Amino acid sequence: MSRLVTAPLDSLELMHYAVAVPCFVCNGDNRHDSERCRHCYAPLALSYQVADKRATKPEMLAVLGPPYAGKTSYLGMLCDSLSRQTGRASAVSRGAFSVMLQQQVIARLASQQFPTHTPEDAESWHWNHLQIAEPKVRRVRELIFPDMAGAVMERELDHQASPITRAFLKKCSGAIVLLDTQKIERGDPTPDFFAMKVLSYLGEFSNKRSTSWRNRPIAFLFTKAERSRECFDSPRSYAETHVPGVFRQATASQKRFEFFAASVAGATINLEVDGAPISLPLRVEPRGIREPMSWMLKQLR
Ligand SMILES: Nc1nc2c(ncn2[C@@H]2O[C@H](COP(=O)(O)OP(=O)(O)OP(=O)(O)O)[C@@H](O)[C@H]2O)c(=O)[nH]1
Ligand SMILES: [Mg+2]
Repeated sequence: MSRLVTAPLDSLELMHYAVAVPCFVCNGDNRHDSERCRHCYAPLALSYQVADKRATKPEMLAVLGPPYAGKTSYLGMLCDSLSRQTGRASAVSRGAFSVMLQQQVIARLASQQFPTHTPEDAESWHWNHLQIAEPKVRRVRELIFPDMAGAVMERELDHQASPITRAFLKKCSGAIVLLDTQKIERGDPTPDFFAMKVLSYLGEFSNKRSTSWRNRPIAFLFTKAERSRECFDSPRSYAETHVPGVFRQATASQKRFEFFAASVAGATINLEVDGAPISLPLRVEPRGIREPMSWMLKQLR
């Protein structure tokens, strides 16, 4: 009987490790078998999806707001709304990871709960990659936007410490900045201050005409606006009256900006569970969800 055995030579597999995969977001090098970038935690699937040189170049959008501003609720509803739309702009999610946010937000709202707070570690953020077809102008666009945690952006505005956040924002083609209408209605000035800080922060990136944020479109979105008719009727004049700081700053520094109002819930109930206040959506009644994105798409043309 022979004592010889056949052992497959796996050393060829090591060759793959010699070629680094650059992250689409931060350009950091990664191993070919990593799921997420080891620097910024963006899914590496994005790099493979955009590798096709003949495909449309994807554009990144920043969706910025403080914690509790309504980013996750809005983005989940936006993806759902775009994916159901036919005729005008309709969207298809690219990659299974892209459907996760929509699925989770819709499931939570269907069980009469709002989505959970986004964790601060970027590893658990959802990244959306949508292919948006606009048959009217015979165009297909690729848009990428992460659902960031508000606390991370808030910290970044105060300390400007994260090279990854800066790299991401440098690459973005535009931004949607969220302002919490419920806070504004209570006379709380923090949404105004947050948006002013965002404008100052973005304004410091570059003075060059081609790369300055001055020339990139910014949509200001009043979230949770279901109870404010004034806000829905004329978001711009609502902004002039209720968030005068950011209104003046945007008028002075930005070439392209607009104000919008949206709400995900038609009515909510506020309860206290174990001493902690919680809000539950009584009716899911999305309003004003697509408008900021339609405006943004026109600006990005
Ligand atoms: N009334 C009302 N409340 C809303 C609406 N959307 C969100 N909320 C409330 O706002 C809370 C925060 O919403 P999120 O979407 O989780 O906010 P976020 O900006 O993602 O917060 P972080 O993940 O902490 O950054 C929810 O738990 C709801 O209580 C809305 O359309 N109407
Ligand atoms: Mg969130």
